[in-house]
Amino acid sequence: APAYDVIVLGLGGMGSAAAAHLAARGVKVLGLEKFGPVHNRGSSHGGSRITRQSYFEDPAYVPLLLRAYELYEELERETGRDIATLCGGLMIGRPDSRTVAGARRSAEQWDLPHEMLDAEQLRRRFPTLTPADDEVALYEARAGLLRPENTVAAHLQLATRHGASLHYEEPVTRWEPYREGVRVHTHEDVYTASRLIICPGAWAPGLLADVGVPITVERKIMYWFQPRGGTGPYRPERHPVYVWEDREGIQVYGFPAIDGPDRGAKVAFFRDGGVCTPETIDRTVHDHEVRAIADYLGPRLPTLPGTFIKGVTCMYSTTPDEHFVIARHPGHPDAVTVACGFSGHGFKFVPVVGEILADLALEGGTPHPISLFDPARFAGKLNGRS
Ligand code: PYC
Repeated sequence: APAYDVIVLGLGGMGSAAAAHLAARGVKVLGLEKFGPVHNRGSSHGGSRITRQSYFEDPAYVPLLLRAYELYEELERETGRDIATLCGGLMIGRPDSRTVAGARRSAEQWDLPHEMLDAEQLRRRFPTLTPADDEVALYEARAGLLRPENTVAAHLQLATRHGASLHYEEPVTRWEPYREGVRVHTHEDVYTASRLIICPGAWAPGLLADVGVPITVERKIMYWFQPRGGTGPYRPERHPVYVWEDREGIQVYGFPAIDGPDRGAKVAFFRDGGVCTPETIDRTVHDHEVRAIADYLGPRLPTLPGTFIKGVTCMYSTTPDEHFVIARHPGHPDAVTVACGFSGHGFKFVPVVGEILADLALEGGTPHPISLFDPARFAGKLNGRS
């Protein structure tokens, strides 16, 4: 018999959640991670991620978000870790922008509590923001931020508590079908399991070349600025998270100052990444990049770009339609499940993706609605974004 019921390849956001959910169901789990626990080489670091329910990307994500909120609460309860701060969130732009109109569509379709604010109301209620007269916002009190490192640590903790074996600094070199399951090779050993779950993050293009998912890995920069006049108005008791779309469709997003009075507030562009690979990404943040975002913020959040504190790079793994890939492996549907292409908006789904992956690996299906994430949608479109 295989030594393990399930091997999870990759213990970042998604893989650590899968390992925790599987182990909690009583199966024998091996997790294999290329780096250490809770590392900063992939896409699950940087101190904060946005969470929100009035989802401008597509209303089909809303039921998954409702479940993710429940699971995040459970995760905090079970581990005692500080993960979610629901400080409220604003989707800002012109009324017909994707950010505002899309968020409103999801809110209305799913009857989610929200408020629409015009520019004047926005300025009065959130004085750090100076929107143009034709901009509006959808405010959602249940939006906020998640701490990604604490999330990964919590899932690793639960996986271990339920008996999973987690091996760090042990990259997988290859895997192959073996009898009814799989055989997985590392430099240390060869392991067998009935099922394999692959959560490769930015390593998807190499590890999942045979799945037919055209993923572009992008270099992203997260910036921290100490606001002029201090972080007082940016404290999470007063300041929401935000995604702000301009008339060209460029989105900037940001957070309250969650790290204390002199560690600044984080802000970034949502989708301006240059193409990279995890091996060759330039992790230096350059002066011209800092100047560009500071100049962009000037008219919108005039006090935010006071003093630059630090810039940190991260990666997106983006699919052509920016929807995820979560499915049984097309070539090995009984033994292998894959989760990749989270396209810069996946972290808020981490625990529900863990639950879905456990369902797919153990039951062969899931009650969650995941048809949007079927890789068959890319059939015949392997050459990228067109
Ligand atoms: O998913 O809310 C989000 C987000 C904002 C910026 C990047 N992702």
